[in-house]
Amino acid sequence: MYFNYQCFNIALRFLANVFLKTDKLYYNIYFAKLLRGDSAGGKVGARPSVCSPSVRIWRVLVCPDLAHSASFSKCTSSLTKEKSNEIKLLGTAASPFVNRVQFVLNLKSIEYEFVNENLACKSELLLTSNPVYKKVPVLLHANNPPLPESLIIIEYLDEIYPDIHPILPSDPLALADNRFWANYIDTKFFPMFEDLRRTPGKEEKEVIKKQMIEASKLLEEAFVKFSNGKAYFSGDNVGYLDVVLGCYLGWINFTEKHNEFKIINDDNRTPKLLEWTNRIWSHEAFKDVIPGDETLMNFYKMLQIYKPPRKA
Ligand SMILES: N[C@@H](CCC(=O)N[C@@H](CS)C(=O)NCC(=O)O)C(=O)O
Repeated sequence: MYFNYQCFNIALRFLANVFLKTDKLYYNIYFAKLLRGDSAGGKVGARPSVCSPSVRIWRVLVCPDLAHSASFSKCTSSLTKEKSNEIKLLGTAASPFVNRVQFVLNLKSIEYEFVNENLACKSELLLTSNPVYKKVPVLLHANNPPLPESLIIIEYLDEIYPDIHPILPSDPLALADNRFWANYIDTKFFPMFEDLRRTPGKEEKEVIKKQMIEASKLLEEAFVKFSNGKAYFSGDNVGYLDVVLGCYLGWINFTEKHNEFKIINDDNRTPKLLEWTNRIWSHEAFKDVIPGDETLMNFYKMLQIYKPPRKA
């Protein structure tokens, strides 16, 4: 019995060692390619998996049914008071769209469980919860069908918890105007960040930077109009557009820092937005959610492999 236990122990240590060595080799090749600027699989448009060999072997050996499962981590809002009726948020910390939902859950003091998703190795749960886009965030609310798409989720949360920190205006025209700008921010403003990352040439990048600067002027004007001299887009309290634009602050700072230009943190061009960003950064519901530089850098490296820059 003792002998069997010893053998088992030695075999386990041996396997762990093999796994560690294979992983080390795998990541060395992986990051060497990353530094050379290659896409990991060598094929343009290929979507390489960044799960290490041992993770893959382990998943297949130990629990083949869960070979793509997400790792679950309980992460509840520090402001928790409201009964969640089992709210789970499928996401990843670096995603602005996920952060957007976290802001609203925090604003409304709703308890939730954060289910961490590895986008380079999507879980079965994500694939079945959002079969159309296969993206995070997805909100799982009790036994209801899963809800994808951040804007849809935050509007849903506002409808089911209308009494705690409402974020949408009740006036239909104001609501339409808010939605117009949310649409502009998501479909025009933020896609330029991805465009900047994926565009290879310096000159082409400069063109995109100029477009981003033009967009920032529009956003400054929108802020002045909506806030009407108050602290936030929604007036005295944080509301829909504060959440919609606020979720990008981490990525805006990251992009400014690594591309040496200012987007909305410019005292001359966007003074009101600059003041607003400082308020958002220190707001209780936002400050622990907006991802830091290291989280963003890790995600950025993953993107460079998963969706590499276009060829020059
Ligand atoms: N329009 C979606 C965008 C969500 C989105 O792009 N999520 C990214 C993470 S930031 C994702 O899941 N990407 C995975 C993929 O593209 O395969 C929303 O507002 O929720």
